[in-house]
Amino acid sequence: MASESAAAVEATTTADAPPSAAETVQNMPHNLERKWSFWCDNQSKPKQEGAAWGSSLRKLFTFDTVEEFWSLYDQIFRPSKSVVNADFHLFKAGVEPKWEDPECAGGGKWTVAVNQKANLDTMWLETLMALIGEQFDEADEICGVVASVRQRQDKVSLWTKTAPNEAAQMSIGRKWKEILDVTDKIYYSFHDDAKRERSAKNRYNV
Ligand code: MGP
Repeated sequence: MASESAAAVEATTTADAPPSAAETVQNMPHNLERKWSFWCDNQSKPKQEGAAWGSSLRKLFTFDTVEEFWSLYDQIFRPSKSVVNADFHLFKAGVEPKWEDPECAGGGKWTVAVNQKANLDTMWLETLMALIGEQFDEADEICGVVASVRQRQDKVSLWTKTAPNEAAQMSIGRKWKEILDVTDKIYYSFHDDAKRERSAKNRYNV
């Protein structure tokens, strides 16, 4: 009986012992440099007649720790598991993934065509990690990334802020290719052009 009590006390003491400084640090969430939001636009569902572009675009979660990121990514954000005609977005919190957003309005996007379905998740994840890990020198120029699931060909686009700043865009494009391990040329288009014509001309390539 006595030994049972001793064991119980020992167990209680161990359970109640304050965590060491190292344990405390280890268990603390790892903060990101900034807040990010995941968005989704499922355009596979039939739209109501006359519905404007963006009517199915939804902001889903905003987060600012590594732990939240992995939990969200593991649960939902796998484009390859998604239906055709869906877009997945990770944008800086406060920036909407639309040409109309003030941060995006004067910007454009680099686009990588994904040749094999299997590569979509890898490219998406590599880009997400590079963004939340602040791997781009011109991090202020970046608005976010979009993964587009399409019947014909999937694609990933990196949206940036100041399209006419060619030097910044070229640096971002080069870095992104390196991150994705892409050797084919990639192309940059201006949102302003896309507003005017369905297939916007490519302004830069790298
Ligand atoms: P898209 O989705 O960028 O091209 O734009 P995609 O993915 O090549 O085309 P899809 O047919 O495979 O989806 C397609 C069209 O959506 C554009 O021509 C616009 O009419 C509309 N659109 C796209 N975006 C990103 C915007 C936007 O930000 N604002 C508005 N108003 N319309 C947009």
